[in-house]
Amino acid sequence: MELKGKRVLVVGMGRSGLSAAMFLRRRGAQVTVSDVRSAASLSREIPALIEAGIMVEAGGHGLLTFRRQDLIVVSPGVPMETPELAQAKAFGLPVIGELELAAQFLRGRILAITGSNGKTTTTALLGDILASGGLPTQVGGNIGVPVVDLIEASSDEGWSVLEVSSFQLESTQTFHPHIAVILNITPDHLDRHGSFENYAQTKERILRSQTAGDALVLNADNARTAAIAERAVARIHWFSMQGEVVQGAWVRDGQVVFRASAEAAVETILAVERIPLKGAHNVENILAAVCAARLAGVDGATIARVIAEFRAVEHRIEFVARQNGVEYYNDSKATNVDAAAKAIAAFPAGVHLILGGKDKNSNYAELESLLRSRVRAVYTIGSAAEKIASQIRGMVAIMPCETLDRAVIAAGAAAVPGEIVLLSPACSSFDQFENYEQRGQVFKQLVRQQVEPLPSSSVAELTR
Ligand code: UMA
Repeated sequence: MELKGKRVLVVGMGRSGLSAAMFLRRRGAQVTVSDVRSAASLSREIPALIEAGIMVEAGGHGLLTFRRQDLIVVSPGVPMETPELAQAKAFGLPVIGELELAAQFLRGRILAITGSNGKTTTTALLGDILASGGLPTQVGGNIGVPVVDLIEASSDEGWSVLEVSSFQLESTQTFHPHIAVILNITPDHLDRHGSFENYAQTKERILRSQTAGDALVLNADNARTAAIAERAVARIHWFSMQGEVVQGAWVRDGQVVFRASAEAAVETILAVERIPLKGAHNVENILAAVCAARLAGVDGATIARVIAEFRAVEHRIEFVARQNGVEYYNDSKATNVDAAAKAIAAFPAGVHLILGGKDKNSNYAELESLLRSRVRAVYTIGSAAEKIASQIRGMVAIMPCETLDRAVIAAGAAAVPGEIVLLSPACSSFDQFENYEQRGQVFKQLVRQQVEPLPSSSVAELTR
C-alpha cells in the first residue's frame, strides 16, 4: 500500500487512532483525524498531532471531512454504521480498521488469538512462551498496544502475537494469521453487532485469509467455535477439557497433554495442579496456548516452565488484598456475562459480587445457578443496575450501590472471614469510567484504602 501523498482520515483519537495517525504521517500521508469528543477533552492529544503536521477535527464528524479522502482508517470502537462512515462507503471510499492497516505492513508471522473471553491472558502467556522459546516476539492488539506500533520493529524471522477483538476483525481484508486461535464464542457486544450470529461471523473473519499451510486452534467444547471447522481450510488442532482429541491438547490423568497429529506420540506438558491461575476457564486457556506454542515450534519443557511461573494478568481475577480473612479480587476485564460467570465459578461459595456498568444488551439471568449456589449478595453499580436487578430479583440478595466506592464499602462491611469480594461487573465501563483498566485501578485503590486508609484526595484524583 503506497501512502506517500495520500489523503487519509483517521476516525477516533484513542490509542489506535493516535498510533495510526502518527504511523501514516511518518509514511508521508496527508493525515486528518476526526473525533466526536470536544477539543477541550482532547487537549492532551491535539498539540502532538498538530506538531506532527496532522489536521484535527474535534467535537463531531463532518460529512465533508469524510468525503475528501483517499482512505479512511477507523478505530475499533467506532461502529461501521456511523452515518458519516456509511456515506463514505456509499461513495466508494476504502474504509479499513487499524488492524487491517497494520497487517499490510507488518513483517514476519502472526499468531492471533480471539474469543469472547480469555484472549488477554492467552495472548500475554503466548507472548512469554514464544519469547522464552528464543523466538523474536512482539505482543499487541486489543491487549492495549495498537498493532501499527509493532510495524517498525517487526522482522521476517519474528512473530507478532496479537489479541484481536470482533471490533478489529470487522473491517479486515488481508489480515492473515499463520496460527489463529479461537478460544470460545459466547454472547458479547450484541449492542454493536446486533445478533449473536453476526458477532460469531465477525470472529470467524480471523480465518478468512488462511491457507492449507496455516494452523487453526479451536475449542472442541464450545459448540459455536467447533462449528467453524466446516469452513476452515487451515490444519485444525483442537483443545478440550472434556476428553481426548485426535490432534491438539487435552487433560489426561491430571496432566495437560499434547499430540501433534494422529500418528504422533502423546507429549506430557505439565500437571494441572502446577497451573497458577484460578478457574477451570484458565485451564482451557492453557490448553489453547499449549497447542499454539507447540505449533510455533516451542518445546514442551519451555512451555511448562513459563506456564508454572505465569501470574494473572492485571484486571483478570487479580488478587488485590486480604483483610480480616476477606479476600478482594479485581476482575474488571469481565465486561460480559460469560466472563463474570467464569470468575464466580472460580470460587466455591461466599462471593460478594459487584455487578454493573454499561449494558450491552446482555441477559444477566444466565447467572442464576451461580448466583444461587455461590453468591452471598450482589452490589449493583452503573447505568445497567436497574436492568440487572430486575433480571436477577429473587435469586440472590441485591444491594443497589450506584457507584463503585459505595459497593466496595458495602461488600467489605458485609463479608465475613473466608468470603470473597469480587468486582466482576459483566458490563463495559464507559458509563462511569474511561475504560475497564481505569475501573480496575479505582477498585484496587478503594480496596487498599479500606485495608490501609489513604488520604481521600488520592481516590478523588483517580475517580476524576
Ligand atoms: N469515537 C469517535 N466516533 C465514534 C466513536 C468513538 O470519534 O463514533 C472516538 C472516541 O471519542 C475516542 C476514540 O474514538 O476518542 C476511542 O477509540 P476506541 O474506542 O477504538 O479506543 P482506543 O483507545 O483506540 O482502544 C482500542 C480498543 N478499544 C475498543 O475496542 C473499544 C482497545 O480495546 C485496544 O486495547 C486499543 O484499541 C489498542 O488496540 C479495549 C476494549 O475495550 C481494551 N476492547 C473491547 C473488549 O475487549 O471488549 C473490544
